[in-house]
Amino acid sequence: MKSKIDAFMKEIEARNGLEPEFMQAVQEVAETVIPYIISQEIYHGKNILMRMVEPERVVTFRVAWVDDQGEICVNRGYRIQMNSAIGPYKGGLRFHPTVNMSILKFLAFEQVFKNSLTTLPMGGGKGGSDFDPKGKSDNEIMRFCQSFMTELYRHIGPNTDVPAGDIGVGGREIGFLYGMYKRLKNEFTGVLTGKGISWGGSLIRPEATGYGTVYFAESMLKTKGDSMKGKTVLVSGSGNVAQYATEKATQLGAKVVTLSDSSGYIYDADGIDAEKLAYVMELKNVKRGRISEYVKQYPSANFTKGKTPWHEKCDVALPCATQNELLGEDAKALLANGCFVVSEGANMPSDLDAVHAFLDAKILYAPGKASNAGGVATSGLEMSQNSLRMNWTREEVDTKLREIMNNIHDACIKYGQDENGYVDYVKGANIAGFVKVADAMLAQGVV
Ligand code: NDP
Ligand code: 2IT
Repeated sequence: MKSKIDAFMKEIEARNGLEPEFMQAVQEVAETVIPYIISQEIYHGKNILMRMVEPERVVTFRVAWVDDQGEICVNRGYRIQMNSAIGPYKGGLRFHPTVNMSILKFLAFEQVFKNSLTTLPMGGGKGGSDFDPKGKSDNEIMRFCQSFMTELYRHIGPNTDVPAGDIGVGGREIGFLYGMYKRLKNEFTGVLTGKGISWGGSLIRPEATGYGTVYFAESMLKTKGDSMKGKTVLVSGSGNVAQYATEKATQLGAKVVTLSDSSGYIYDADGIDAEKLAYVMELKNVKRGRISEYVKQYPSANFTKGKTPWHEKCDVALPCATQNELLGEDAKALLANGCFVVSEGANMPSDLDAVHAFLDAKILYAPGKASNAGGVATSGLEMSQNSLRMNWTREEVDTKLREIMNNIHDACIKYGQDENGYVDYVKGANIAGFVKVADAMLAQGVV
């Protein structure tokens, strides 16, 4: 089996060159999906996984814009349209200086499986730019978004490709992008998700990824007759996903003791309660400050520069910052300190060594494509509301979100549970995500 997986990976490497993040995401899927394909005759001779790792379309484009000093700046824009077998391309836009083809292809590939798991009719895509929003004025952000959309608009549409937010793209950016799309197309339509409530957005969309990650942790704990109540939780990141994961974990009776950003992490032994979280939200979302400022406001907490939170003691870890933020050695430290639940809010936050350490230890470990799917699922619910020209209440959307997260958990059990009752959520998520897309591709012929 290993030789079959290695041969497949060699071919991917030969075709794609140096794309380490993309290779990593494909490897993680190949390890469980290739054995499954071999066990299922209907997929034989169809070259189906090779077709799934090749994007249907990749667009890159120049984004020129003028900064507040009058200087002309140039960035690169991207949209990867990975797979449309089960619905229009769907997935976020990331604005971060590290954005490149490898990162966006890994994210687009993950998105295909994730969107399939949501049970909603959405294909997979991802896009963004190497633009760095840090330190930019609102006007600079607006001019960049407008320039970005003057090219992107011709590749997207409510039934073609529906982008949303990701790192560096939140409500403010979606607003500027939407305004320009509407001006160019003269259409008020659900072409982006994560919109403001007064112009087509859905309640709970901002909360959905973080909430869903905690709902998924709660579902995993329930299989052991346990719950989030009383648990000590490490959260990384301090952006959209981290904030709402912290809120939901706290609401369910857990104590969140860390948050982080790319400069380091804060540790608050008393827990980051609702009042402290409100301070963090104001700090990060309005003042656009750094997490280190938390310790000025709450001096009993401390800030550790240049480190991630994973060496602190906890029951539950929720990585909610970025890819490869939790390495093999971090996984070992978490396990040694008694951590027994990991629910990923970020995409591919654990490197392959960390994934294997969690699987070997047989803890409750959920890969992002399962546990962070609540965000895109609620984007799917926003698309439905736009099509219906209706708005559902908070309770209606939250109920649907919980149902979807439960369904994803059930799908992971269906394909990931072994004869001793242990659930390999990586295997479960990969195979469940694969089956729906692969079957649709087979039905639609060689296209
Ligand atoms: P935000 O931009 O709101 O926040 C990102 C957070 O991660 C910030 O705290 C940021 O710190 C930190 N971070 C980003 N890059 C790095 C890095 N290279 N090293 C260390 N820390 C970093 O993004 P989101 O909260 O929306 O996204 C977080 C993760 O969740 C991403 O992996 C994203 O793909 C994933 N995700 C997001 C969804 C959504 O709906 N938004 C849905 C599903 C997954 P700093 O300010 O220092 O950069
Ligand atoms: O990684 C993700 O699932 C997202 N950034 C959200 C995508 C979306 O279309 O809502």
